[in-house]
Amino acid sequence: MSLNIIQGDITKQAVDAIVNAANTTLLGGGGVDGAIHRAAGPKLLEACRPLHGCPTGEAKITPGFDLPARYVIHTPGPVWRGGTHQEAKLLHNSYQNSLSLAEQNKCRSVAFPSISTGVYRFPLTQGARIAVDTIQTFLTTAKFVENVTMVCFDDRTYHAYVAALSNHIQKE
Ligand code: AR6
Repeated sequence: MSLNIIQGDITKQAVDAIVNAANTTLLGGGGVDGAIHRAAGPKLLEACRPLHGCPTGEAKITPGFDLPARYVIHTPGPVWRGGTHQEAKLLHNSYQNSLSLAEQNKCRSVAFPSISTGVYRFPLTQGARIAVDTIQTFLTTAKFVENVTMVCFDDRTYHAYVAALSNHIQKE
């Protein structure tokens, strides 16, 4: 069981499930959400419509359509509002609920983008720490999920996750 950090494009990952940093409408947007919808094709939006959105921190699943991934797990992370609106807890919930849904669907490999640290402005160092801690804890009890990859789009995000993983390992 392992967590890997790579720099790359999540739409290219041939894994059982990729996670989408969505918004609560689940009807698409910019950033990684836009990239995933473009690469999956228009059927993804048609599959999202009947889901009637998703509350912040929760997760819903669809097929991956034209993506190399079998499923897309959609989770709206929190918008950063200074840190006093349960943002840390809600970000933890996004990772945790996405992994639970992957587990329920017998996924062995899952890829995440850095949820909420783009347009939603969650501070990167803290966001990376929450992601790494939640994933590592989950992997200790998972039955199906055995490989989790954090797919970082840019250099700064990649380095933040590498640092968060090495801090996590030192604490163990
Ligand atoms: N692969 C991996 N990571 C990517 C990709 C990609 N192809 N493209 C961008 N990123 P963001 P959020 C990175 O803003 O902060 C949308 O409009 C990006 O560099 O996509 O959770 C939704 O509809 C950053 O590190 O997501 C919501 O309205 C990370 O993905 C809102 O944005 C997350 O950035 C969600 O905001």
